[in-house]
Amino acid sequence: DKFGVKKALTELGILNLNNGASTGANWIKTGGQEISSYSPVDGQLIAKVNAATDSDYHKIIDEAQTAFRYWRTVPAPKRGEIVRQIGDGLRANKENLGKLVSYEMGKSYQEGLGEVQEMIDICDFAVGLSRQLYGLTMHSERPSHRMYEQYHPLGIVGIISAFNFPVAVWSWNAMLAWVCGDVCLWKPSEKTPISAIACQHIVQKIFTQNNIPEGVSNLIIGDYTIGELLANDQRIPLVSATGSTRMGKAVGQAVGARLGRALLELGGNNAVIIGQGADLEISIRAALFGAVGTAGQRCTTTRRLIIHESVYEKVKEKLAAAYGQLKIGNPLDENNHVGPLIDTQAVKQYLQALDKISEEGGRAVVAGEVLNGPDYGSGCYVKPAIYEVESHFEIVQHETFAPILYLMKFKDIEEAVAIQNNVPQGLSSAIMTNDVRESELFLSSAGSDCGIANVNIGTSGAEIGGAFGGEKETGGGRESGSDAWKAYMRRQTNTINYGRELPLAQGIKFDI
Ligand code: UN1
Repeated sequence: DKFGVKKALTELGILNLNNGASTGANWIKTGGQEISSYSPVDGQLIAKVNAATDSDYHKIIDEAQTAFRYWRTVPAPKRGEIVRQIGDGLRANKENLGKLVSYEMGKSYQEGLGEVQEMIDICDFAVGLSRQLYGLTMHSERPSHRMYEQYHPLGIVGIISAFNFPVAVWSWNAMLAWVCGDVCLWKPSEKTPISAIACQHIVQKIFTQNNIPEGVSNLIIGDYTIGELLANDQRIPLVSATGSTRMGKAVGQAVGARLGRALLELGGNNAVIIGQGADLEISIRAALFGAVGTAGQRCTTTRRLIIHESVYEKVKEKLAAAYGQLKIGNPLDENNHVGPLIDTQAVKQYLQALDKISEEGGRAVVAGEVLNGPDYGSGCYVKPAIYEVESHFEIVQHETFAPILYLMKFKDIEEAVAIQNNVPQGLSSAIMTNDVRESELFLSSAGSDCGIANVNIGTSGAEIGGAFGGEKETGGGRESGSDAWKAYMRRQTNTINYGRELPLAQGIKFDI
């Protein structure tokens, strides 16, 4: 147990699992198909769980509905106090949970810790928010009338999360939803179920200690069929889904057909524009972390570099040199920069993309390949690659969830912005420049069409304080900071007449 994984699993209490669903502390003996979680780090089995069945699902929804009737009556700051304790629970388990995330997902231990830190941060944010769920007060046009708006809890929030941030993205949703008075039903990726079970253990302990009834935090392990149940279920007013555009379209359509709310955070195809006078030192560092961090498996990963022709060759050279220094291997070993892809299916997709690039005429700056050898036994390790392409290539329009970086040239800034915007996705974007005309154009209404637009920092690694999400095929949803909480509540406009007359609005007369 060189990297302490066994110890972490033991301390998190998740060895010998066989239950794939829980309503709070109440683990249900699920009878669905067996899901085995293998680590992409070394190919070893971490644990097996049985997926939930239809009837397990309905049992959980019943519990959740009952719990909601209680939870919505708890004052919001008191709900915040529970979330504060959850933050402390996460602090106490940070190293173990970070290690498990790293081992089950394959991101570096540093990034695993960073992911748990994001969870702690969103807890703190939500605690403050629990005293700030503000509505406006409006002046009525009628005498002796008062108007205001208030926000009420919605009910059950369904959370569908992806393998690449197996725990943080759930927490962005769950912590806000809980202070808002909602109860949560979480369907994690079936590629990372164990990290989700570990979170449920941490959280349910705190709910139990505070005598909160079961069913405020619900977990359900299963494949897309569970996602379909959630999406079609009238009893779930909000479904928040993070993942591929294909999944998001299916969820969005099903939720839309019943006029429920969908909060979608889907694929990105994020670009960094490197201007003529950019600081190349920070440009290269930003591009490098953005492109190869998490082995290219963030929705905010830098996939395209749009480089001014005057600095193009220099950037290409420096990047190739930096890629030459990258250490690829076990992500729990802090000497390595890049870990594995999530599974061999992802490796297949990486290889298909490489084929497509050469078919369309792309030229390798750093050629991609699958790595073999004793350190790469899981078959999930690939070499981060750089290709020179034309922006109109079909493959460049797609998000390939792997470390493949595309280089393109531009002459003037308007052209760069057009290239940046000319993809179906609209999540994150960045410009590296010291020219105020370039940066202001990029941030203007005629500039980047993305939900996130940065100057002199890369496309990934957003802070939790801002609203996170994007436009177009990214789905339009906003999670995490700013006023993203409003998606988790229903707004009610209230008009109160404290006079003895009944004046109608718009001055309408209706006397008998
Ligand atoms: C994701 O990849 O789904 O901006 C989320 C970032 C992270 C979140 C990524 N804070 O890279």
